[in-house]
Amino acid sequence: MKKTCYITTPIYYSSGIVHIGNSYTTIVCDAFARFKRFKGVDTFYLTGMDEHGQKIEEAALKNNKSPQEFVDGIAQYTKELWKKLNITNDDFIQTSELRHTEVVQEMFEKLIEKGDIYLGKYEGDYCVSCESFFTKTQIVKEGCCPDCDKPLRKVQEEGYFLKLKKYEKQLLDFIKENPDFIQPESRKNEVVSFIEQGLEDLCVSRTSFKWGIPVKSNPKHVVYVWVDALSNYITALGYNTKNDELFKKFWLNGDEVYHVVGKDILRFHAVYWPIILMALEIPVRFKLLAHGWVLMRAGKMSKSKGNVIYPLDIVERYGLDALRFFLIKEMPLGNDAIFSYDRFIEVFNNSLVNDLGNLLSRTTAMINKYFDGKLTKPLKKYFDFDKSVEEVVNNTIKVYQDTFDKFHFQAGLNEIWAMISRANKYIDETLPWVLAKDENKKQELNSVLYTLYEVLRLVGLMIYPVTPDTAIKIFEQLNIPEKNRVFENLKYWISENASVSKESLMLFKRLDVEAELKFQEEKNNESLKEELNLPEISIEDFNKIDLRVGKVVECNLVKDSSNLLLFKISLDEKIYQIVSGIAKYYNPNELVNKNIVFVKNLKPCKIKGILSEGMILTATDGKVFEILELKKVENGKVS
Ligand code: ME8
Repeated sequence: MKKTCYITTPIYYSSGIVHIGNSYTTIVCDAFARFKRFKGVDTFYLTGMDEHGQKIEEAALKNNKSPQEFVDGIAQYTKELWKKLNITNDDFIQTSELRHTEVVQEMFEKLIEKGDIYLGKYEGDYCVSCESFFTKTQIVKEGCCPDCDKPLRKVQEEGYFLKLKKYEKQLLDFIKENPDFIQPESRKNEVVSFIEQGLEDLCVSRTSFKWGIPVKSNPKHVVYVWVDALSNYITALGYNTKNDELFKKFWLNGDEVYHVVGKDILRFHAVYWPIILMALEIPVRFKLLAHGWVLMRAGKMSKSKGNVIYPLDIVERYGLDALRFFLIKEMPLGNDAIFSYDRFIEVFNNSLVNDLGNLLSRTTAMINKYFDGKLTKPLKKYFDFDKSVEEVVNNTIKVYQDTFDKFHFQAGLNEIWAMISRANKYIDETLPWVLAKDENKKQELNSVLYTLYEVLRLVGLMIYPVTPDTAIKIFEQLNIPEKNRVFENLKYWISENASVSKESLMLFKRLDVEAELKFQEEKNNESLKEELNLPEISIEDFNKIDLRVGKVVECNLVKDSSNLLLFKISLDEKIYQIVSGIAKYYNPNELVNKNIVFVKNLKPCKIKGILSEGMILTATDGKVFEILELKKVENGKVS
C-alpha cells in the first residue's frame, strides 16, 4: 500500500485578493505536494477560502454586493490565480459551501450535547479585522488591537463557550509526547508557554453579525469564524458524511498530515484546533509547520506604503519559475525574509542565468558540436575530477531527499546549486574544447559530456517540485521521455541514451540590473500615487454623480443586523430607501429629521434582501466618523 500525505495551507480571508505573502504559503505547499507525489506518496493537497465573518460582510457591503456574491467572486479569482501559479491542489474549499457549513453545524451541536460547548455571557474588546477578542492583559495600547493596531470595539453578547481549560493538560501532554508536533522548535516553546499561563474558555459564537454559520439549535448565533475556518481541514475530506473515504484514508488511517501556517496564526492551530479535535474525539493527526513572513524593507506590506506585491506582476515580467524559485530559496522555514527587487534580480541573474542556464547551454552546445547531439554510455570515468563530482552528486541526492522531505527546501536547493557550481567548475578543469582537438581523446570527451548530461538530468528531476516548467524544459533539451522522469531515476550515471535536442533553448534571459531597478522604482511610485490619489477625472465625470440633499423621515436598524440602518429619505416629494452600514456609529433615532447628502443615481442593489436605492455620504479621519449633514438646505442638489 502506498503511503499517504495530506497537506493544507491556511484558508485565506476573502476580504481581499491574495498577495505575495499568501502566495508564498501556497507555493511552498505545492512544492511539498509535488515532491511527495514524485516520491510515490499518495498525496492530497488542500487550499481554499475563509469566507465568513464581519470583516467580509463589511467588505461586501462596501462593494455593493451580497456577501455570497462577493466571496464567490474572490474565490473564482483565487482559483484562477493558483492555476496560473501552477499550483496542484486537489481540492479548493470555500467555507460558505454546504458541504462545509452542514458539517460544522453538526460538530457544534455535538459539542453542545457533550457539554464541551456551553452558553454564557461575553463582554470584551473585539477586533473586527483580526476577528479576535482580547483580554485586558493582552491590550498594550488602550483601545487598539495588539496585533494590527486598529480600533477595538466593545462587544457584549450572549455567547457559546468552548471548554479550553478542560483540555489544557491533555494538550500539554500531547505536545510533550509528540516533540515534532510544532516546528520549528522555537515556535513550539512559544505555544507551550502560552498554554502554561492558563487557558480561558473561548467564546465560539457571535450574535453581532449574520454572515456566518448559524448555530443549528439557536440560530441567532453564528459560529465563531476560527472554529468555522479550522474545521475546513476535515470537512473538505468528508468528515461526518456518507462520503468520508478521504477522511478515513488521509486523516484517520493516513501516514502524514501537515498544516502549514504563518507564524501569525500558530496559536489558533496549535491550541484551539487540537482541542476542538480532542473534544470531538477525533485523533490529532497533524503536524504544524509555522513559517515566517515575507517582509518588505519598510516592514510589513501595506497598501498605504504602496509596497504590496502581487504575484502576477512578477510572473508577467520575470516568469513563474523565477517567482517560485525565489520564494522557496529565500525563505527558510520559520524565519522572516525580506523581499526586495535588488535581491530578486541578483538571485535571478546568478542562480538561474549564470549557474543553471549556462550549464545547460554549454553542455548541450558541446554535445551537439562534438557528437552531433548523441553520446554513448562511457565504459569508465577518465579523470581525477570525476571522483569529486561523483561524491558531490551522490551527496546532493541524499541531502535533497532528506531536506525536501522535511520542508527544508532552502538547504536542499543550496545543495543542488553547489552541485551545479561543481559541474561548471568541472568544465573548466577538463577543458572539453581542448580534448576535442585530439582525435585520441574522443572517449574522454564523451565521458566528460556524459557526466555533465547526468548532472543536468538529476538537476531536472530534483528541481521539478519547485520549478516544474524549467524542469520540463531541461528534460526536453536532454530528450528524457516522461517515463524516465521518475524518482527511481535519481541515480547517477544510469542513462542509456544520452542525447540532446538540436535546438538550444535559453532557460532564463539575463536581466539588466539598473534598468530593472529603475522600472520597479517607477512602478512603485506610480502605485503609491494611485493608492493615495485617485486618478484625475473631468468635470463631466463628476457631473455624472447625482448628489442630493434629502430629509431623513425614518431610520431603523435592519432586522437581524448589528450594523445596517434602513433610511427613508424624502426628496422632491418622493421617498428613497437606502441601506447603509453605519449602525455602530449612530442611534437611528438621532438621524431622523436630519438633512443628509446622498448619491441618488447609484445603481439600485439588494443588501440582505432589502432594496437600496442610493448611497449615504459620510466622512472619517480614522478616528471620528460623521454623516454629511446640512443645516439649512432640506431638499437640494449638491454641486
Ligand atoms: O489568517 N508572508 O487568513 P489570511 C508570509 N483566514 N505569509 C503570509 C503573509 C506574509 N507577508 N501574509 C499572509 C487567515 N501570509 C485565516 C486563516 S486557517 C484555518 C484560517 C500567509 O488571509 C500566512 O500563511 O490572513 C498566513 O498565516 C496566511 O497567509 C493568512 O492569510
